[in-house]
Amino acid sequence: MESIIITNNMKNISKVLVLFLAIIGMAFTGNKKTIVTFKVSGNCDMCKQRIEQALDVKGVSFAEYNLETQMLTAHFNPKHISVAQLHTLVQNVGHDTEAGKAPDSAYALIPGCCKYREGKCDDH
Ligand SMILES: [Cu+2]
Repeated sequence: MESIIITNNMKNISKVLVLFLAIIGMAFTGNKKTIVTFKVSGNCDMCKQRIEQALDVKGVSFAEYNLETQMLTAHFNPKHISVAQLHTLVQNVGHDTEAGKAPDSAYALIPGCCKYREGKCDDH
């Protein structure tokens, strides 16, 4: 009799444990980083630095801009930040993205050599 009770308790405990692990699993999945890649216009290493720094915000764990391919890759947590916000952050430091142009006021602030709309710079 007693052993049956113990067995039932064990079953209940394992049920609770499975449920608990499932919940933890879901929590981890919810926090899982999302990777996005999109086109950003830039000219030089200063641009690269500016673009990557713009994404040094909460919710972004990694940002790398590839000058040659003009592609930006970011790892982010969709709970904290959206892809649209990533585009806006980059545009607000003066760089056009595939989602839209940088505000003229922001573009005006970047150094002459970085002015990608006027062409490539050759002097560095
Ligand atoms: Cu530049």
